[in-house]
Amino acid sequence: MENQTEKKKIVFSAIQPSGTITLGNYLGALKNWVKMQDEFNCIFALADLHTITVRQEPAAFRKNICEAYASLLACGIDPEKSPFFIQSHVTTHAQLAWVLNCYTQFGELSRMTQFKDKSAKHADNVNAGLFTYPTLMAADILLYQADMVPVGADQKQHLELARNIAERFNGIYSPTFKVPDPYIAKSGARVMSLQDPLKKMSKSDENANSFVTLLDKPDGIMKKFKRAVTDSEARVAYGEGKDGINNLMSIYATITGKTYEQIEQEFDGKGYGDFKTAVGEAVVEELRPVQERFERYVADKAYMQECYKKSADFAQKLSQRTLDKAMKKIGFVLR
Ligand code: ATP
Ligand code: LTN
Repeated sequence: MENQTEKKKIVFSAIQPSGTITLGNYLGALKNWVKMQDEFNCIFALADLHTITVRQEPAAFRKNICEAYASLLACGIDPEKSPFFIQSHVTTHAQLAWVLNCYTQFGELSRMTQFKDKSAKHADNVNAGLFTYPTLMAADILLYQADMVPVGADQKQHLELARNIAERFNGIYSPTFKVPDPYIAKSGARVMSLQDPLKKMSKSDENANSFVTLLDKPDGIMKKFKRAVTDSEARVAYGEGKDGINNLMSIYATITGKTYEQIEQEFDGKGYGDFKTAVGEAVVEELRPVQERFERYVADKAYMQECYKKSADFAQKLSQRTLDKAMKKIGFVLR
C-alpha cells in the first residue's frame, strides 16, 4: 500500500465470490492482476454485492467469500502492494451505484448480454439488481479513478457502459471521473467450456466436467482434460471448426508462453490423447503452488481479516473523495 504514488497508472478490478474460482478466471483475469501489481497502483475487490443478484445460500456464500479471498492471495495478490478489499465493507460502492443509476438509461441496461443470459438462466428471479448490476460495476471502477481494468473478454460490454456513464456525467457537469480502458489480454481472455467449447467456461455451469477450478486435485484435472470435447480430425492444429482443440491450445499457450506454431510442431504426428495429457499436466503444475498456498491462507483467518480490514480502510478513504466530488457537482449538500 505504501507505493500508491501519484505517477503510476491506477488499475482496478474485481471478481465475484460466486463459487470456486475457475481456470477461466485465472487465465483471463487473475494472472494479469498479479503481473500488473509492480508496474501500476492496483486496487482489487471481491464483488460480493454483485453476487446476490443470484440467490445465495447463506452458509455457502460466507464460505465462498473466505475461500475466494484466500484463493486470490494464493494466486499472488499481495495486499501490501495492492489493497484487496471486500466490496460490501466499503460503503461508497452502493452509494455511487445509486447515483449512477440515475445517469444510466433503461435501454442501455436492456442491451447487456450478461443480463439477457442470466435472466434466461434464472427466469424465476429476474430481480432489479441483476438489471442494474452494470451501474454498480461502473461505480466500483469510477470511484478509484481507474485508468485500466483487467478483465476477461466477457466483461468488455460492461466496461463500455462504464465509459459511457463516465463520459455522460463529465459532459453534464465537468470532468469528474477518469474514463477507464479495458485491459483484455491477447491470450486466455476467453477460456471455453471443456464440454461445450462454444460456451465460456463458467463457475456456475451445472456440468462440473466443463470447468477446472483452482482447487481441483491433479487426478481430477487430468480426467477433465481427457474428457474434453474435441473433433474427429485428430490433428493438433488451430483452425475453424476445431473449437475444442483451439481452446486447449489457447490454455496451453497461455500457461507455457508457446506460440500456436510451436505447439503444432511439438505435437506433429501425435494424437489428441498425448496433447490432452500435456495440457492437463501443464495446468496441474501451474496450479500446484497456488493450491499449496491456498491451504495456508484459508487456515489463517486472522491474517485474512487483517488484510481485508486494512484494505477496506484505504479504499473507503480514497473512494469517498470521488463520491463527494460527484455529489457536490450534482448539487447535494455535503454533511
Ligand atoms: P459466473 O459463472 O458466476 O457468472 P464467472 O466465472 O463468469 O462467474 P466472474 O466472477 O464473473 O466469473 O469474473 C471474474 C473475472 O474472470 C472477470 O474479469 C471475467 O471476465 C473473467 N472470466 C470469467 N470467465 C472467464 C473465461 N471463461 N475466460 C476468461 N476470463 C473469464
Ligand atoms: N462484473 C464482473 C465482476 C466485477 C468487476 C467489477 C470487474 C464487479 N465489479 C469492476 C471489473 C471491475 C464479473 O462478473 N466478471
